Amino acid sequence: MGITTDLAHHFVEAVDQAAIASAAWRGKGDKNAADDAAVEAMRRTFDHVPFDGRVAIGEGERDDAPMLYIGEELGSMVGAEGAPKIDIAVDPLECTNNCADDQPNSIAVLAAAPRGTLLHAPDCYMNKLAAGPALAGHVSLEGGAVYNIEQAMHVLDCEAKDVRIVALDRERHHQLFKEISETGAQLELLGDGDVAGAIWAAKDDGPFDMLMGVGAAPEGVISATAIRGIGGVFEGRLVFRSAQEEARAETMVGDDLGRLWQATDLCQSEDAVFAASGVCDGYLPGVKIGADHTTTFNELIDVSAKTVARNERRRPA
Ligand code: VTB
Repeated sequence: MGITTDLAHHFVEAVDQAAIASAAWRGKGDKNAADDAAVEAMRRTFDHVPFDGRVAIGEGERDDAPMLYIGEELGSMVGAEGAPKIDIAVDPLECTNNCADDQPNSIAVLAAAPRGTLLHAPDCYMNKLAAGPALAGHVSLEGGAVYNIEQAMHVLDCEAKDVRIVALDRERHHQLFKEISETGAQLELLGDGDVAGAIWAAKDDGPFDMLMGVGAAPEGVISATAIRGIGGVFEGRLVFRSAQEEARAETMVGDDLGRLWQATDLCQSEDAVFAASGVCDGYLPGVKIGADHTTTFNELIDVSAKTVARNERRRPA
């Protein structure tokens, strides 16, 4: 066991608590309240975790985010000698809109790894490619959508119509969608939630073969951690909407801004874990709130052991 995997049950508890808190806001149309509830519950859980933790990816800069801001120290052993020094990338409520509208796939999610081994991804977009282990070494963002679909047909020994692509439903993907549809491949669009989309694409028994398109960069690090554990492909390239975003990114990741990041660049340690808990039914079942019990459904991916464990947990209401 590594210093991160030793603490895995605490990370599962943090995402479970965030899921329970935000589930109270499902379908109420207030995404900020849902997000705040998740953040606060996750933050509270971290107070009792015996580690010297730090937020590597969080809710934003200190001035804008009262909790789980980038650089915030977490845990009950901050500065203590011999304490495990861990970095956390959190998205206490990924797919926030869908929680507010009670639509599928909202999850509370985080990745954890030893200090300094998660990329401090800037708050910009990232062009992403995710796929399962069979396609590793055969697909890449260096090739376009058409190339990657042809590679998948070859490796999976199937026709274009059998290749299943998932992408966020966004205007910016107009050209990408055109290219995909010209190949004849299947295209499924997600309103929100490309963390779930990426992990689904990486799983052999998932509903998609590849995730393509542009989503948020910080969540790319979380997806990459999960996919290191699953053994599939995750690649990302930063995309900027303004010169200001670009300048900010340079201070965080250096001047090679056009670089192609692999999963092992985004999450640089084997001693890493990914934890998620379902808020709304979808990638995971959502929180079930009963008269006597609240039930959560979580997933823990252990990167070093290469295991994916799903668990159901009942607590008194
Ligand atoms: C969302 C969300 C994704 O990135 O698309 C966001 O659905 C990107 O922002 O799951 P836009 O809404 O501006 O497109 C994610 O949060 C993560 O990549």
